[in-house]
Amino acid sequence: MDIKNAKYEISNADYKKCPATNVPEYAFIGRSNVGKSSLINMIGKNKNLAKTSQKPGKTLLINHFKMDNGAWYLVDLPGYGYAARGKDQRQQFGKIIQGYILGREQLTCLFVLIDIRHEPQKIDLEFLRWLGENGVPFAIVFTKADKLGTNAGAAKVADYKKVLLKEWEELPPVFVTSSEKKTGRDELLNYIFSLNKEIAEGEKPVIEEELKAESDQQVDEGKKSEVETSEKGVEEK
Ligand SMILES: Nc1nc2c(ncn2[C@@H]2O[C@H](COP(=O)(O)OP(=O)(O)OP(=O)(O)O)[C@@H](O)[C@H]2O)c(=O)[nH]1
Ligand SMILES: [Mg+2]
Repeated sequence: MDIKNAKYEISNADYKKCPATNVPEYAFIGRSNVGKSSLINMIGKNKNLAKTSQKPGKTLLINHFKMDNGAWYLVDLPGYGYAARGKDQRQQFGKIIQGYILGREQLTCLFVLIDIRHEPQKIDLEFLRWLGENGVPFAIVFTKADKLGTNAGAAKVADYKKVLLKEWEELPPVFVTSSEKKTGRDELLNYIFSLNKEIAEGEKPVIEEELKAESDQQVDEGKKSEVETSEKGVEEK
């Protein structure tokens, strides 16, 4: 199975202004420059779908991409942990990301991207912990696999899993990708299509119901602080 089409729809700074849909949505998050936008382009088979850059800090907003005529959506998010942004800006981006992750009910799975070359980073491990505390369904996607040989890549992934198992009872789904070499696309799409099917058949993934129950309070609190700080939706990619 493959996608039929992919089209950029809109960019927002506030999750409440994102498209009013009732279809599954999959978002990509991770440190700046990890390859989120490139991965969206690989899945969409169009290198101009999402804007990419060699410099970190390219994606600034919540970007929605309409897949298969609106049957599901992909979402490109700003990266986290970009030091050159300064504290105020980092907090502002943190609010955009947090608002979306906790508030967007359509979010079916958050793909957390990790550069396969790096040792486990504190900022990523803390982010995963925060997702766990908030019951957000997620999967891990290792990026830039072409930068390491197959064996070295497999060793890195095995090491990462060991670190995760120190604090997690179970591992989330793990994917290994290269947007450069176009690898890992089928695996990611199969996973997305399997979740789409579950939802279409009315079997809302259990994990999603848990998310709602656990995060209702958090969302309310998040909404309060967002109203105070919310920005206008900016139509820019
Ligand atoms: N070799 C290699 N380079 C990659 C791969 N994926 C992305 N890159 C490069 O990494 C850089 C950053 O890619 P982006 O897709 O813009 O990264 P991003 O995570 O969207 O970054 P921000 O929007 O700034 O947070 C670009 O120069 C890409 O060409 C990959 O699989 N292999
Ligand atoms: Mg980007």
